[in-house]
Formats: sequence, structure tokens, C-alpha cells
Amino acid sequence: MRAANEALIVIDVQNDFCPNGALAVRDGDAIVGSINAMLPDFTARILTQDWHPIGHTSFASSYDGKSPYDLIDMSYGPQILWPDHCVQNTHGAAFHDVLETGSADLIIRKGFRPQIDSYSAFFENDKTTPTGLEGYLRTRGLDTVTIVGLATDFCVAYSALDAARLGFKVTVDMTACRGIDLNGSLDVTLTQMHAAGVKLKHD
Ligand code: VGL
Ligand code: ZN
Repeated sequence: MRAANEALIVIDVQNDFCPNGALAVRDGDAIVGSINAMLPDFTARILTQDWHPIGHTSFASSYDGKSPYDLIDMSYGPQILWPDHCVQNTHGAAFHDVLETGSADLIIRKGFRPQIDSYSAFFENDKTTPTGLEGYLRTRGLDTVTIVGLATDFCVAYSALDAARLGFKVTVDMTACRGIDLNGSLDVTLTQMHAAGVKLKHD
């Protein structure tokens, strides 16, 4: 059992990020067994769920002449356009069937504001609109987090970088993460996490 100040944060283990999903991460489902095995070790267990309204501004389909993985300028900076994914109340947005969601203390939904995307479990992509997770962790006395899930180079990395910036002690357990790797994004974010003092656990 981990110490009472440690939380496990499971990022976006949802059907759309698993094989056959709308934004499938290679071997995304391969981490579910190890996450289930980790959950009972932690006093605090938090899941995040990407949760977009139909026609979300992060979807390429919301624009004329745009394709998935194009880059656009949003008011808050550059934004990658994605295939439609994790639309609220769809099968794609549901957690992977085998994930033991019943033991979660908290489920944080993100990306529900039509005009702004949210990769991080802490802040939306403007880096200022909070999800509330920081306050939840602090008021429960949780200052140390282990982060796992999908995708390593997007929602996992953004969450880990924000957690480190906020002063949490952060480990990303790479054995229970899988990445998208768009134009070298995996290397870039691993370097950023390392530089931010995030511990990357490989075995
Ligand atoms: C994610 C792209 C768009 C993720 C979510 O969970 O990493 N990536 N929405
Ligand atoms: Zn999304």
C-alpha cells in the first residue's frame, strides 16, 4: 500500500483511444491490466475522461477544408485538429470495459467547453482555466501523484507537466502509458517531462 499522500491519476482510458477507436493509440488497451493491478495500492484514485460536445472546436470536422492532424490558431494558441472522438455519452467516450472504474474516488471530465480543448487533468489548453483537480488533491493532502494512461505525449504529458509546475511530486509510470507520437511529439514531451523533474518510471 502506498503512503496516504499518494494519488494515482488514470488519464483517458476510453474506447476511442483504444484499438478500433476513433483516435486509437497503438496498444492503448494493453495497459488496462496493469492499471487495474495498481489501483488497490493507492489511497486516492482519480480517473479522467475526455468529454467533448458534438461539434467541438478541436474536431477537424468542425471546419471547412480541414483534416485531422492539421494545426490551427485558436485564441489560446496553436491547436491540433483531431478526428471526432470522445463525444459525450457515446461508446467511444466510455471507459474501456475492463478498467475497474468502480474503485475511483473522483472522475474528472475535461474538454466539455465547446471553444477550448483540454489535454491536462489540471488546466484546459489556455493553461489557466482550472478543472478543479488541484484543489481536490490539496484539500485531501495529496502531494504526490503517479500518472498513467493515454496518450503519453498528449493528455498524460500535459497533466504531468502541470502537476510538476504546481509543485506536486510526479511520477509517470511509462509501463502503463501508450503514446500517439505525432511528428516526434513523444520525444519532445519526454524531454520536457524530464526537464520539469517528472520521474519517468520504465519498469
Ligand atoms: C487526447 C488528443 C485529443 C489524449 C485527448 O487523451 O491524449 N489526445 N484529446
Ligand atoms: Zn480530446
